[in-house]
Amino acid sequence: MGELVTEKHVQYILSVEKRKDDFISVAMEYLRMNGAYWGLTTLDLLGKLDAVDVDEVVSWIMKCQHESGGFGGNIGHDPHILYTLSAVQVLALFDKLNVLDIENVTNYIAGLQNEDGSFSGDEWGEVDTRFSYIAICCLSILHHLNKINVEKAVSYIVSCKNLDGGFGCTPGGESHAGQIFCCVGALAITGSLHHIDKDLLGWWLCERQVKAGGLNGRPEKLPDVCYSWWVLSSLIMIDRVHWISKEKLVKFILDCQDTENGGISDRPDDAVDVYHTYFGVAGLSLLEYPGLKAIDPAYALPVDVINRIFFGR
Ligand code: GRG
Ligand code: ZN
Repeated sequence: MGELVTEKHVQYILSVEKRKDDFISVAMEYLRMNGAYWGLTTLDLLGKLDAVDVDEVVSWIMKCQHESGGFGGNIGHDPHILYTLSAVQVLALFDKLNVLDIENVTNYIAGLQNEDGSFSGDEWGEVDTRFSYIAICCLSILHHLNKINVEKAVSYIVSCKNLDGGFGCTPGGESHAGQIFCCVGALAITGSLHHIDKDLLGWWLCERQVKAGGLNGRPEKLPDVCYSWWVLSSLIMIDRVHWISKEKLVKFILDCQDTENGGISDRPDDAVDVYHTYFGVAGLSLLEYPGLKAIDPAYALPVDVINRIFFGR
């Protein structure tokens, strides 16, 4: 089995960051804020965050903020809760949360909660358990969970639980590993994991491992490196990670590397991208692959960053 080509991945992330004026601005301009979170968190897990110019990143992030307190995916783009979490996460990585007007940001997030406890993603109102997770994660990082009705937020998430033990994006929505991560993560952060039948959900999640070792997101689907995050982090949060083969999953992720030019793809031999590079490295971190920083399965940030936020060390 090959090894993690750490140095190549660092070079790959840095080169994508440098090419932001062509490739990124055309193909993914609207989600540059998410891209920044994926790329920079990967660099941190690989121990190379010091290769980036902190002031440049922080000043760009602050240019993406609106008067409402929410952040856009790039300068001049509309604010959305998705980008607001990424902005807060990146500032947390750099220990720069102090540049934020915390009241402004937390009022924006709290303002997106609906009467039934659910959250909209922005002023246009689409509701999804992804946004419940984001609101809860973000407010927790900023120590302002008291600005929302946590009890109602939790009961809305519980109303999205299915008979198979999983969760969907709205009540009655099909179970999907991405949505399960969001719901389990939100319940973990709010100390509400007792609402989960761990054996039932653990069974559904461990069934996601296919013969090749990779994980899929739903029954009958192809394996994909990003589910090494969505599924694995959920299994860890409910203490059932020993129900899958860690060795086989490590091998699947390593097989998705471009060992020549760096980066990780969704499946072996596909083209690499920053998103799957992040989820591959984060998955290996959850699998305790040597040489990587540990990542927190609920907050999706390095454990040392979480310790700094909650324990001041
Ligand atoms: C901090 C890690 C982190 C996340 C923030 C945005 C978000 C919160 C969570 C997204 C959760 C989610 C719904 C992930 C799923 C993404 C995905 C691969 C969707 C594709 O689903 P399918 O089933 O595709 O259409 P496949 O390829 O599996 O058939
Ligand atoms: Zn994927």
